[in-house]
Order: sequence, then structure tokens, then C-alpha cells
Amino acid sequence: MRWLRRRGRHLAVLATALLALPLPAAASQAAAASPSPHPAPYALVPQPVSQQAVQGQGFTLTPRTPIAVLSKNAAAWGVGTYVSKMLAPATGYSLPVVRDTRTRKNAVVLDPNGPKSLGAEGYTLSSGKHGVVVRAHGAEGLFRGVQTLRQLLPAEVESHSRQPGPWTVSPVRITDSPRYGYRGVMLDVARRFYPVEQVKRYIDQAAAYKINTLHLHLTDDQGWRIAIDAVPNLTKVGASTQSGFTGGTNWYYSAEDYKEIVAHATSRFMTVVPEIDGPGHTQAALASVPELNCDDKAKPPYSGFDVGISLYCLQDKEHTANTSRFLRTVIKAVARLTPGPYIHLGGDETPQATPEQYGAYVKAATEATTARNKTVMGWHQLGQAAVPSGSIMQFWGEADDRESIGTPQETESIRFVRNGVAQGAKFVMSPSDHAYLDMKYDVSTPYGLSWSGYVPVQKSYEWDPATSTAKLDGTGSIVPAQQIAGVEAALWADRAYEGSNALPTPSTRWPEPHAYADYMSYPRLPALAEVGWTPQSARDWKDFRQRLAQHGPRWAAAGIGYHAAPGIPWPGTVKVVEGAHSVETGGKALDNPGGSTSDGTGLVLWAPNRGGNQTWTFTRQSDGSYTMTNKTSGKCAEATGGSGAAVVQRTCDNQAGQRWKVIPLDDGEHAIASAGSGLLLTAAAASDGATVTQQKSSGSALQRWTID
Ligand code: TNX
Repeated sequence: MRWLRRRGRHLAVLATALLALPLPAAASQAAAASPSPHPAPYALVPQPVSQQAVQGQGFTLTPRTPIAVLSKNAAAWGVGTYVSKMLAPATGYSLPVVRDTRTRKNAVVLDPNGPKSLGAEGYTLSSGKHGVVVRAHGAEGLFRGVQTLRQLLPAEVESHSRQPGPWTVSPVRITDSPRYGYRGVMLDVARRFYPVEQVKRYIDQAAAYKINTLHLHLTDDQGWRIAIDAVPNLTKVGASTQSGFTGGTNWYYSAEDYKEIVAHATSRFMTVVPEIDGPGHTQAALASVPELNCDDKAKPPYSGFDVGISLYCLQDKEHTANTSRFLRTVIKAVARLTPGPYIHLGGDETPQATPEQYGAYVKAATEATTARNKTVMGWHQLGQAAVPSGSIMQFWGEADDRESIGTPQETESIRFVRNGVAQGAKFVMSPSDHAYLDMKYDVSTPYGLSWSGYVPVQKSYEWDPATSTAKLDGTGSIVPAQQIAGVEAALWADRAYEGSNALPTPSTRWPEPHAYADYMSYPRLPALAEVGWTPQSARDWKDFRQRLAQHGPRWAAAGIGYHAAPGIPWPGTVKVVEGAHSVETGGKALDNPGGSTSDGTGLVLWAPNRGGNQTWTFTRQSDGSYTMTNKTSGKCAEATGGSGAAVVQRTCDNQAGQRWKVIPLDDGEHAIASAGSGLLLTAAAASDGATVTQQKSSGSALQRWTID
């Protein structure tokens, strides 16, 4: 890996410099590493299949640069208009879209007459001094290619206000197409209602990362969000609540609103998948339609935070028929408004249903769906019942499920998946420990849940859909490769408030839904977009985080309230070292073993847990160095002696052996050097219990630390 080699050298150079020169201030910026004005490969996300740097200058847009569409096709023309509008706010240009039949120079050429071999979404892009050509087989591929073009322009192009420019497209030659045809994101508009404008904004942002499916979780216990003319109570009563809110009158999408969302998604080549969840997660419907309840009495509307609380009445023929009739009405209405091929039937978390009741529900729901010529989608639980061949199951299991594969105690989820596979279903992978955007990044995340563990950015990136239903060692996948349709990131909203480790109180702060969505989705949605698009062999975390970092300024320019997650070398961010941190290398944390309070205890590495014995308070000293005080023991990290000497904790005395210089490296990591010896804090191995010593700079990765 190019990056790795270069980083090793930087560390050696820096450490040598450290002995000879006055130290750079710890808070100085990471060393810039771009020798040419057009470093390649560019920071594209998702990473294209192939990318070739082109010598020379890029193409600079002028106020008159034509966007030449080489076709009369209306959809291709639409992509031209889209490009012109997208570039307008920041550039101040209104680039003319011209219909043209031949390639021309000094233009942005959009050519939808490329070879069929590119597939529906593939494209080629070539840019150089004399212009840009995006070629695809049809408008959709052009649209995907245009998102790459966007990322070849400076970050300020994302701004909503006029910026100075110049607007130069980096020179490059790209050939690209996606790994999977289904690359989705789900918004839980049921627990938290997102107004139409916010949904459209989310669509625009996701489209920039080549996401092509928007799954709307329209119904749940806490709300029914789509107007059904024949059942007005669904919105009158069922839409009056959200998780944590009551008394709403317009917390739903009218048919017009929904059409507006669908039209917007369509213009971004995104398919909308509406979800009507059942037979559980249905309190909003049960509160609106009395005859769906066994006692024919409407339930109270629900604005709480529990799951698994509700079930349609499926105990007798009459009520099962009521439910079927209700589903036919709802699905007919939703299918009419939805041009896309899918209706998502939910099917998750129904602890109270017997297999017969569940089966009866799925039969009614799938029949209502296929009667409208739609393909059935559902959570993987749907696989326990009979489903039409070609249905799509959405897998949301986690490592525990994978661990059980092949053992006598396979989990229910794995059994349901097996059943779905046997019925010829396809699968969209949303493993909750990688793809659930409502899981907290780490202990400090204000919103969300952690039932599937924390999902830091690296975890959202480092997984392979091909093995998400395989054993932990990657073998024995239950879903054969040809039955994997793609990937979906899921942004649930049951805990979209600050301090979500506890239930909210009247003084709890609730961000606007878009602010919650921004924080939880960026940077993880782009990570998941790359999982769905880029071949596994072309993906590498260390390379990705470098590219991802360059998108921070794009999000800032676009007004996206992203989470500047630790471990990613965001440009221009000055690391504030002062304060309490976890100090990590090789995926392990600097640890005072067992929370010892004795002087002389040797420090080790251990799996990060953010405990007090892994928390180090950096206190700046007058020479620019820091002492590192362990939170549990109150003692200072100390290196005395020469190369190879153990680093221990001892009562703080401010001697040189307890002062550490923090040297930023070029990718957000740091060397930590003893102010006494100049030697570097070094771990013996990336394993639990590995000793920590001071050593000469060796270029080893175990001398590179993140201070999070
Ligand atoms: C489980 S995963 C659910 C949702 C919750 C989510 C919260 C699935 C299909 N159901 O009802 O919102 O966990 O993380």
C-alpha cells in the first residue's frame, strides 16, 4: 500500500528531527503530504473500480462552459440540468445545457450512448485540460458518473453560497460500476417524523455517494406516516404521536407529499421502498382502527420507547379477515403511489405471534403485494413463513448469529435466513453491528442505542456483505453470493435525543431530525456506500480513512452536521491534546493493568474499554510536552532508563521521564516521545497484555498512537 510505505518514512524522519530540532508544537497541523497540485488517486468515495492519473492540468469551468448532452433522451437531458443546477450556488454560474450530437471540446460532455457492457449504473469519466466526458449506457450511469465529477471539484462546490473558485476538475481517467445493484438507506420516519424538505435533503446527500434506494419505515407503534384515503383515522389518530411526542396534527405524508418525495428520489435515480410494518410494530394502526383489535376497541396511541409491544389480532377468522382487508386497502393505496418495484412488509419482532398467526399475516400481506405486481421485501424474520420466490429479505443479525452457524444452537435469525434462502429469496445485508446508523459510535455519542455494540466508523466500513451470514472466520456463508442483492444502512430513530442512555425527561434536548440524521449518518453512510459499491479487493480501511477525511470540508460546505469521529485525519483539524483520552495503537489501548494503584506497575496494551484505567489525562507543560495521568490510579506514565526500558506508572513528580512530547504524524496518528530520552512509546505487540516500552524509532506501526 502506497500510503503505508510513505507513513513509515514520515515517522522515521519526524523522530530523527525530534532529537535534533526544537519540537513542533503538539497542536500543530499534521504534515501535509501532497507533493503535486493534483495528487492521485483522488479522495473519491466510493472508490471507483479503476482510476488512472492523467498528467497535466485539469479542466477549469468558466461561466459559459456548456454542459453538452449527446442525446435527445429526456432522462439524460435531466442529468444535464441537474449538473447545471448543482453547480450554480457555489460557482454563481448558470451553465447552459445544450443538446449536441457530437463530442465537443471545452465542455462537460454527458454521453449516454456508451457500451452496454457498462451496465445500468456504470460509467467512464475522463477529464483533462480540454474538458470532461462522462459516458454511460443510459441516464442512470451518467448520474452516478456525475457524482464522481462532483468530487473531482474543490470541496467548496458543495456550498450553498457563492465561493471564489477557480472550479477545476482534477485530471483523471475512471472506469467504474457497482459491486451490488441494491445500495440503500433507511429512514425511520415513524419514530421521528422528518418533514418532506428534510427527506429531500437526505436524498440529495445520499445520492452523492451513489446510494440508489431510499427505504422509508412509514409505520410503527409510535406513528403511521402515510395518508390512506379510505382509512382517515390512520393519520388523524395514528400520526398524532412520535417517540417522545404527542398531539401532532400533520406528522404524516399526504399522497401529494409522498409523490413529491418519490419524484425527488426518482430525479436522483433513487428507488423509494415504502415499509408497512406488521404484524408487530402496529400500535399506531391498532389505535386508529378498532376492528384490528381482538376486543374491537382501539388501543391508546403510543409515544414511548419500547419495542415488541403490539400485534394485530390474528386469533380468530373474523379478525384475521379484518387484518387482510385492511392490508389490501393500505397496500393498494401505497402501491399506486409507488413506481418502484418493492413493498417492504416488515415482519420483525413479533414475540406474541404463534407461527400460525405469523404465517397467516404473511400470507395476507404477500398476496396483497403480489396482487399489485410488487415484489415483497421484509426483515429476515419473514423467511420463517412462506414467501414468494424472488422476495427480498433484509438481514439485520450480528456477530452472535454468525458465531452460532454450524453449532447445534443456531440462532432463530440464522434459521429464518436459511428458510428464506431455500425459498429462493434474495438478501439485502444490514448487519446491525456494522450497518445500523442508530448504534452509537462510542460511549460519548449523545444519541442512539448500543444493543448491537458500538459502531465506530471503522466497523461500519470493515465488513464484507458476502460473509455477513458466514461463520466468523468467513467460511460457510448461508446466503450464496448470487442471492445477495446488496447493502442497506438503517437509521432508526427510537432514541433521537441527547443523553439517550436514559429515557428522556422534560428538559431533554431533541435535535431537529435532520441534525440527528447528519450526525449519525456522516461519516458512516459514505462508508457503507463504499461497502455496497466498491469491489472488496479494492477496499482498505487505512486508505479509506484518508479519502474520507477529505470529505469533511465537503460536508461542512454543504451544511451537514457531521460527526468528526476520532481516528480519521480530518484536514485542518488541530488536535487538542489537553484533556482525557484513550491512547491506542494496533486497535488496543494503553492500559494500567487491573487498575493498579502501585508505583512501578508496567503499562500494557488491552482491548479498549474506555475505563478509568485506560483513561489518560494529558496536561500541558511549559516546554510543550505533556504528563499523562492515569484516571484510576492518579499516577503518571514514566519512562526512565534507556532504549527498551519498561514504561511504568509512578507518583507524579514532573521529572523529564514523566513528560511526553506528542508529535502529530501525517494521518491523525501521533508519535509519543519521552522528553527525557527522546525514545518513542512502543508496544511489543497488538495483543492483550503486550508490554509497553520506550524504543528508538523503527517505523513500526506500534509506535503510532491515536489519542481519542
Ligand atoms: C430493532 S431491527 C428494530 C427496530 C428498532 C431498532 C433499534 C428491526 C427490524 N427492528 O424496531 O428501531 O432495533 O436499533
